[in-house]
Amino acid sequence: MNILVLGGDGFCGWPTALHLSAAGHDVTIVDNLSRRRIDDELGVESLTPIRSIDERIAAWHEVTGCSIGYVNLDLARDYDGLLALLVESRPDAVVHFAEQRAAPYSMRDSRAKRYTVDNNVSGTHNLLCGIVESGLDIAIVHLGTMGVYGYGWSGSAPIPEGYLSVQVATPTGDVEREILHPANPGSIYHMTKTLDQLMFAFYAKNDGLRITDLHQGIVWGTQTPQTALDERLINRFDYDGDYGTVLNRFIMQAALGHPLTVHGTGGQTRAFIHIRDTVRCVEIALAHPPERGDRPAVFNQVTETYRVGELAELVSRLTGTKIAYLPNPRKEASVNELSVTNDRFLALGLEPTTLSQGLVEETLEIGQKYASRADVTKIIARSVWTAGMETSPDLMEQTPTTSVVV
Ligand code: NAD
Ligand code: USQ
Repeated sequence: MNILVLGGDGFCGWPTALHLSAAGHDVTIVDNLSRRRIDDELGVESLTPIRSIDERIAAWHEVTGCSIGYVNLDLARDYDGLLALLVESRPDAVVHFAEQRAAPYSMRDSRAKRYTVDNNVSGTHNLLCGIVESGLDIAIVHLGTMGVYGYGWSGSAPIPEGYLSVQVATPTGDVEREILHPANPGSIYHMTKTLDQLMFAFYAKNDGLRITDLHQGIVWGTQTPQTALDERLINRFDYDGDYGTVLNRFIMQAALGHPLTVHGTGGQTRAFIHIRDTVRCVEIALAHPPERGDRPAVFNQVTETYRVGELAELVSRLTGTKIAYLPNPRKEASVNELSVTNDRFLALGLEPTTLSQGLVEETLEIGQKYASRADVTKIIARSVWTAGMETSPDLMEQTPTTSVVV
């Protein structure tokens, strides 16, 4: 297949582009490198040393003989460029990762809120509009989030894959309907993903676009077989208070001997998936697109659920690192149940990488190896959901660095 990977320089996009290229697809990355600029703005760097996009692509060619194209284009602001690219390259499919994806960053201030909405909503809409205007039959695979469902809306009932069966009371009796699962976003970022869903429903109905929306959980891990081939291909690893996701943060904190930063009680239950499974899921979704006229296909792209406190205890047991229970900078339920249906990917052959298989490897090969690159002043999450919420002091001064005892 001829595939455009929008956001292909990012944490999920880069290993996906390599995975699809290794599988024989013709891949072009489209990315405006905004994520690298946000690193500069925040004064942080990936824990792993990531190379420039040009060096990455050249290294991939040198190591494997495979070629990946690259176009620097802002999906949200350069509609004409996007349309021209679609018409010229005539892709069979577009994988859409190109959004501002950090919930804490999206809540920092009004500038970041507006940027996140403008970037994510306009980018997705430009893509949908551009495909219609191109007149081409291009399938879309979009990376959405489990956060569109919210946490705790349906108690302990399993979250279905996108659609919910409901009984609607009418004067002549109840009728059964399937509706998009109610949206319950927990941040401005998550809100943009719920808006994406409505745009997908409209364009599938009105224009017959073939769209798959992957409701992905929190991605952990770093390397895939392709990114591990050469250090120039290494994937990014965010650990800072805005972009670092919880399990990768704990892994890195353990490597530094920094107390594990549990927000609140740690009773928050979330869904997780390893990056190796992300890339496989995208490949599976590309191979099973919906038909024209179908509503958007929704897959829950998750493999395990854990409470945040449970993860901290696991990492603490493995490494001897202390746990710090901090004031929660977010507005979220302090405890929630989460049960998720993920039958569709399992039925299509996904074999999940579990925490028990990948955690030690990740702690040693990434956390410990690159710990010296960390800036400990960037660890505590400073972005609060509403003004006046408490954040925590830096913890490193209180606890000397200890060695990891995996
Ligand atoms: P990332 O920030 O590492 O990558 C996103 C990439 O998109 C970056 O390289 C960025 O430069 C690019 N981009 C952003 N806006 C763009 C624009 N307007 N034009 C062109 N390029 C643009 O994020 P990620 O972790 O790789 O996430 C990718 C997608 O997967 C996101 O949509 C995110 O919502 C979703 N997702 C991620 C996770 C996770 O845990 N990382 C979990 C669930 C869903
Ligand atoms: N948390 C801690 N300590 C930390 C960091 C986070 O306790 O040091 C807690 C948070 O308060 C939250 C949970 O861990 O309760 C998850 O936080 P996170 O930053 O790992 O994940 P989240 O903000 O939900 O966002 C990430 C990705 C986002 C994706 C989402 C999937 O950044 O792009 O959409 O995971 S999901 O959570 O399923 O919606």
